[in-house]
Amino acid sequence: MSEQHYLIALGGNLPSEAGAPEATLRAALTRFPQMGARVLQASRMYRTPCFPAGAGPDYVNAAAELAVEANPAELLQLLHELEGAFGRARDQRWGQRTLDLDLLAAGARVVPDEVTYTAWQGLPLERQMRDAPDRLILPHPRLHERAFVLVPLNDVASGWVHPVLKRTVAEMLSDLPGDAVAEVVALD
Ligand code: PH2
Ligand code: MG
Ligand code: MG
Repeated sequence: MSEQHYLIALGGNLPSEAGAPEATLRAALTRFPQMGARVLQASRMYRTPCFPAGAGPDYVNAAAELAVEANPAELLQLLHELEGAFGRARDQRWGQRTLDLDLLAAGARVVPDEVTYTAWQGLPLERQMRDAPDRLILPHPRLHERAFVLVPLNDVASGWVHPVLKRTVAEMLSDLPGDAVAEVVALD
């Protein structure tokens, strides 16, 4: 397989063996080359309020662009292995975590297809809380809604065009309420 480019999100709101969330995220980024993935770009680190509000301590969030000879399912497996290496127990959905690595996008690909993507993207919040997709959906169906994803992503891929919404990261970011964006604060 040829090298594929991916966008990922990093997050954490509990300390790991590597230290506080910021140290965990930085340590995770250093592990990609050992796993055969090149980090083409990494964003700054941001402090972000926990979503849903009040569900736990603030997060540190970041984003990166990777190049790796792996299909989306293989990369997801790799991300889960790395989460495990930093003490992530895959338990409660939207719970607190030491390291969360989310696959956001695989270039212009829509996985598994646009109909499935659109069904999950349009889910009302109440259904989002109850139902989780049992398969990988790309782009990540919530990517365009979340300041904690788009602000870091804008550092590394402001011009990436969402293959379904046909908007760049910079445009999707400018669509978010200003107060949500202002809550995402760069740490460095
Ligand atoms: N991730 C979650 C749930 N809530 N909140 C923030 N601020 N950042 C996250 O990365 C995050 C979250 C589930 O993965
Ligand atoms: Mg995750
Ligand atoms: Mg997540």
